Amino acid sequence: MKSIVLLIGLIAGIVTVKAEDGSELWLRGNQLNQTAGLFSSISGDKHQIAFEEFQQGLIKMNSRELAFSNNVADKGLLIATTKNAQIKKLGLAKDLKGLGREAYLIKTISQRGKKFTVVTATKPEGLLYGAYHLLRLVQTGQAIGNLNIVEKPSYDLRILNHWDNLDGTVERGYAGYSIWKWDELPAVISPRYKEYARANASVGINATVLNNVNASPEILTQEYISKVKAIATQLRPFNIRVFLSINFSTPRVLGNLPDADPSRPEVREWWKKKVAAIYKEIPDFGGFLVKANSEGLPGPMDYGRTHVDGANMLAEALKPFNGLLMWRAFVYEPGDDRAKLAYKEFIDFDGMFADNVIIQVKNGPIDFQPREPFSPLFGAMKHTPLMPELQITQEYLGHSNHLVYLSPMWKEVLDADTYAFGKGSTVAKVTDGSLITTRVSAIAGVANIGEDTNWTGHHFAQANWYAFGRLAWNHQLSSETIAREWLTLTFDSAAPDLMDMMLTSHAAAVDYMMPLGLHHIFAWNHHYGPEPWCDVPGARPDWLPRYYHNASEKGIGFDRTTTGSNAVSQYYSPLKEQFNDPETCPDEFILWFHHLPWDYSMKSGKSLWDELCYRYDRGVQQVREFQKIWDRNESLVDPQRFREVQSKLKIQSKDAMWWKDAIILYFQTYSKMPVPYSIERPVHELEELKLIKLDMIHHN
Ligand code: BDP
Repeated sequence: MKSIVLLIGLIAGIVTVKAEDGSELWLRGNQLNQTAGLFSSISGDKHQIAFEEFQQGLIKMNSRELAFSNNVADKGLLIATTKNAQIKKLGLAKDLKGLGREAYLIKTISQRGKKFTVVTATKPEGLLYGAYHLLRLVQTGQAIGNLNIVEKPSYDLRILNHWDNLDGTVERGYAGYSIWKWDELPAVISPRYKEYARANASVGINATVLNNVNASPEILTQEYISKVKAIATQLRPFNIRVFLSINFSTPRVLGNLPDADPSRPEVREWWKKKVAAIYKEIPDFGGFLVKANSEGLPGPMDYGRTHVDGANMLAEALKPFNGLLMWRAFVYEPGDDRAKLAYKEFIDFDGMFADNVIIQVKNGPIDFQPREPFSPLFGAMKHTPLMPELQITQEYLGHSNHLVYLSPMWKEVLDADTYAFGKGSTVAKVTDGSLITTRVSAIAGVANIGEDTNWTGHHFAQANWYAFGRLAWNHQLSSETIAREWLTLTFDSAAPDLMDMMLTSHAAAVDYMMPLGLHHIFAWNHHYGPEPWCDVPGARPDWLPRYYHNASEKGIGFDRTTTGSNAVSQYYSPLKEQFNDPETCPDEFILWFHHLPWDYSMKSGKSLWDELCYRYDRGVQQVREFQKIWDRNESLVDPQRFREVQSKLKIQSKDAMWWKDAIILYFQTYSKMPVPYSIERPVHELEELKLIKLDMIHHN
């Protein structure tokens, strides 16, 4: 929507506030207005997308397009690859040697009394990332007079996973229907595809899986391949490669074969032909993502084969085209503690996968809970490339109603020490190629994007999309840096209280939902509100909350110690010993690893029951505080986005109280202990809360 400029008189003077709807994301061109006179002219590779994008970025900032000049002038800007004659003269190629196709250099050059800025890279893709970097510096008001920046990405593949279905719905998507308009494609190309590509590229995302891991075989019909091709054409200029999720039984369903057994020659042949047909249409197609033998989906085990057999068959078909096969470790056949299952199933296959296979592992051992310890598979498979799968969509964190900035949670996982190769073997280092050899290092994020005007449902959920890209590009960035950038670009203000709100929001959500390592105490279907009492006759036990909280008069928590399920032993020393002892186990995970009596004395000196009540209360108080912070900043934010966030915060506050009362009142029926006097009294009745039933699709 075209922005209208409103003039709002404020005591401090006249401040210009654009009316905004969030559709322009962090690319709206902020209003700091510090661009005037920044550069005198622009020269370089005019036809490069990097060049165009930089110009476009400046225009967005209510500034002007820079005048083109064949020669870089004083205060000028030169954007070109190392093939460019002007760049050649400067001899900058050596700074980029060995850094790969996506690396770039941004440098201030002083020459014969002239000072100018250069953005260069060996390849157009690197140049594009360099241009966005410089734009970000300008738009966040940073000093650009003396630059010398060389960057290359932490991960080669920085990929979104859309859980989008071909009928337009999105599994666990909370921002409306899918942005892929399958019905209209390939004839109609929505302008959103290009905007999507730009947004992703601007934060360094370079690949996308278009469809749900619960994949329909239909995606591999010729009809759908032409639709995919049309999307790929839109994304390609922005260096974004397209991948697809596939259904393992496709050869049976589409190819009329008796089964999809990977050892059947006709099945192998079918895949080879199918892959060749895709590459004929989409020469830079990325490859497949596979969820097999998980949650009822077909897979090689249906035929007595293994994950290795299944993955290697597909890898073989992709190999001639340099395609990648991402095979998910999210499998949990019933039989043991669910937290142990993925590890148990995969560990013996270490070193057996083809070299174009990568195993995609969720950050935690169970399922994107508000907080989980890292999956013990990271570091354990020393001869197999693994890629972390993070969830950007807030399936278990308040959908698009709650303001939860996820970077601190992701950093906690990426920075966690696995001890696999001694101290310092962080999850980041065992997945980015530093400690375990991999042809392609990768990280995936389950997208939170939908067709809502603001893309993600909650304006602040855009920050999670942004943060995923930035961390995938550079996992050393701090959550603070990313939040500051995003706030400045999105709201023109990174006021300290807004920063604080974002940075503490994940901890707050954990407090009011599932503190102290509690997990999965939602109803079995919607994953939104509390239902620790939920019972569905006939449902798998590990889909029900009781399996995880084990509350009784005796206490609460899951005993995963050496005398319990022994999940602790899947971690390296000294972690396993640390987790195994409640005295040394971090509070964050204490009920993840231990079943403890209600009067257990915590590190704080409080009883477990009091500590639990206290944490729930603290979570609620924090969200109440977020409401105040937001209202205080009203004058800095345009009215539409201000109101929309304000009303979401109201919902979040009510939900936090709902969580607190539900959990405390329910567990109190077991603990039989009083709610500590220092905390807010419940405002609901347990029986009334038990009557709440949610439909599982939409809550915004
Ligand atoms: C769970 C979701 C389910 C997904 C599954 C997966 O509830 O909708 O299909 O993960 O990742 O978190 O495959």
